[in-house]
Amino acid sequence: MKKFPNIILAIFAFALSFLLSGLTNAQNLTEKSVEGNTDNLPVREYAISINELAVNKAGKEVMGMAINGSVPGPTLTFTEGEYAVIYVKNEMDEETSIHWHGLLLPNFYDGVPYLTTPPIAPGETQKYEFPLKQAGTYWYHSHTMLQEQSGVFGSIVIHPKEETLAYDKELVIMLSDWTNEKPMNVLRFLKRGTEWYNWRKGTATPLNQVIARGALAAQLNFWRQRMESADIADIYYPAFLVNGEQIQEYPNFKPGEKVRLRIINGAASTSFWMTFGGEEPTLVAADGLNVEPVKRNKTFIAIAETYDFIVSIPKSGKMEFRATAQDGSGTASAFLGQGEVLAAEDVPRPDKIGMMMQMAKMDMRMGAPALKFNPKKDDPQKMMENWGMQMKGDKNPDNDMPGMNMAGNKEEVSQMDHSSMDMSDDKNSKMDPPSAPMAEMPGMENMDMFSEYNYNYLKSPEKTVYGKDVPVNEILLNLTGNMNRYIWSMNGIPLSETDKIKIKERQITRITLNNLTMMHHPMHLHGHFFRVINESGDYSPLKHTVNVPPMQKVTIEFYGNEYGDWFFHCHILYHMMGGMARVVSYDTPEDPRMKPFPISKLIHETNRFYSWGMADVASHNTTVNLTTSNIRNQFNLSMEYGWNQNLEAEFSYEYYLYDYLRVFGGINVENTTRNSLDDMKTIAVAGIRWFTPYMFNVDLRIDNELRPRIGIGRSLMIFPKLSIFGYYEYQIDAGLVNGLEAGQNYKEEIVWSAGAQYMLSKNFSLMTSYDNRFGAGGGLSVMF
Ligand SMILES: [Cu+2]
Repeated sequence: MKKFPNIILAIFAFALSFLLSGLTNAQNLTEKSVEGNTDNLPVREYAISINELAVNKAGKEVMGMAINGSVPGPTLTFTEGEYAVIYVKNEMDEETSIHWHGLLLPNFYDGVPYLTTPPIAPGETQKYEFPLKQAGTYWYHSHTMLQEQSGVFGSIVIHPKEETLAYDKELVIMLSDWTNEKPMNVLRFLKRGTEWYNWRKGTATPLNQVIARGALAAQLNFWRQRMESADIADIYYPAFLVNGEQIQEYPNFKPGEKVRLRIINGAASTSFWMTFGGEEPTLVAADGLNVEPVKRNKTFIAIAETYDFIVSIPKSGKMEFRATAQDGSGTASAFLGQGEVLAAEDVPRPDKIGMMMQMAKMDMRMGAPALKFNPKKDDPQKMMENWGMQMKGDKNPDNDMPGMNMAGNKEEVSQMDHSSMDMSDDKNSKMDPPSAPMAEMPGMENMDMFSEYNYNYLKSPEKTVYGKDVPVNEILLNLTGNMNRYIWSMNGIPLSETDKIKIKERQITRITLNNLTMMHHPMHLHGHFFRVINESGDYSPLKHTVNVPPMQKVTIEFYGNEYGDWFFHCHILYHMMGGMARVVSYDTPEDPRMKPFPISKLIHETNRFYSWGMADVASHNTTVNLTTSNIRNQFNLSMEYGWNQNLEAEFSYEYYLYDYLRVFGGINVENTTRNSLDDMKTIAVAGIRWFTPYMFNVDLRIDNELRPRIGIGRSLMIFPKLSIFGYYEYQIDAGLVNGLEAGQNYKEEIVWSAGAQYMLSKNFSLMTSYDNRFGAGGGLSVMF
């Protein structure tokens, strides 16, 4: 567009704005200023540098990544209408990037490496520049791998040209979570599967507690659907931070002063409940934009959201602002003022077993696969019907109540029906109109359970609804995941197996996010504000990040007024890295500056191989297991050696057809005579491995001597830190290849073992077992 003289652009812009005059203020906010002349804007310049730094945030000095020497980085303050010029220097020895979260800016400066913006190579400085078309509280963070978890994040404050809210002072409150482990190692442990994090933060639900609560039936229901429990968060954090510290004191605020708290959730995988001591605070903005002020204390802040509150410093005493991790595993506090503490309300730890019991009562199908047999066949509508809340369950005829949407009301739904009708002749429609999927929800019980997470308290001060004649493109995205393998996706398709979501300029893209997992997913769309359809109807709020609670639906919509490709992903970093991401594309030509930085690199990051292993050193035997795995492929090497001269080793390659079924082939080496290593036999094996309902691992195989074999195993946490395991294997030889001894019809071989394991730490356990080949014994088990 830069080729055209500005006058033509101006005429074009005028004509366009005339055509779109039915659109409202909300769209004006997100209106691209048609690359208006930015020469006359006042320039505000910042230079930041990212370097590795030893930091102590949770009782231990570890290497983190800091911006200008601190975690979090500095607040970048601007005034609306300025032209931001920001130099980012990479002083680390690995690539980095900065994304400006919630800012409406030219696609090239959005900061997603290999998608919109070149990565910043070690030693290099990248210049970002964009006009500031909005005011409010935002933030910035690295979009490279898990660097944000290590500390690469900071706040952005853009003051409006004219402030309409009354307050005396302001304070940025940046929330975060901190781990002393290397974030990639955390992800690797999630991939391998560990109960350690849950135990460490007190959110594990071992069988003894389940039984004591009378929740065995609910647990069986979960197991039948291949779910262990209703997890809220996956990772153990030794500390949660406010502006980089677990406790912050701000004694300089004077009694009676009104302070605007600009609260940002910069955590990598923790959402928080916010509570305030003292007078009831007033919520004035969400995700940067003003909302109808509302007095409100306990408020949920999902990852990557921002909320502004105006609080009054108490006449006497200091008020507490407290952030409580959603799973109750910790808190961080800031105190404003001086004197006696006016404590914030305690948020009770969620009752996971209670949740499980409640969920088991609902008519829903859990465990929607995170992978499909055929990812090319994307049928989200069918997936929604088959999984999750069962819409037309005949068990409960009340289930067909209309308008029971989590974040909608009847009026809104009927309005959607109308626009779904509009789109019936729209060839781009991806859903069968007029589906109004949000119209039907099951009984009331689930309303109670997740109603505290709805956004009905948010109302835009201005109408945000789009013109009735704007075409609508409906998209359904089921949020899917597999906790056991830690793979996350949409519609059962991870980022690495899908194409871009095509959207059109000057259309409304309406996305229904249907969460089929047991976790909350804070979904973030780059470069846009979207309406979150709620009870405010035409005044539904505009946001850049929306939390979708477990087994719930939320509908968002935005007007297409951009160009280029934008990232849309779950802001739980570990879910994004697990594949829960999409590229939303206007299908415009690629920026030539991006030629050397292909998107394949970004996609590859979500389909990396992770490796782990386990070794038992015991009095009767020693075993080693090594695994390397990406989304579809897995290599296993296992070796069991008994001191009584028995040995079995196996190497196999497996391919996941979908979450619960894989095919494999490999080589197995075993001694043929018990208690003697003189006669070793090598055979080729092939078969399937199946993760069954009730969570058994089944191995069905046949070897090159045509001997079939079945193996079945299961482990179970019965007390905190104590699990038991069992394995049974049966092989039959009908003599098809080698023949049998005279008088024999068949030969059978049975292997079985059972044992117990007690977790000592993240890496070490005590173990004891009996194996019919190696006998009984005990020792140490190491996970690495
Ligand atoms: Cu997620």
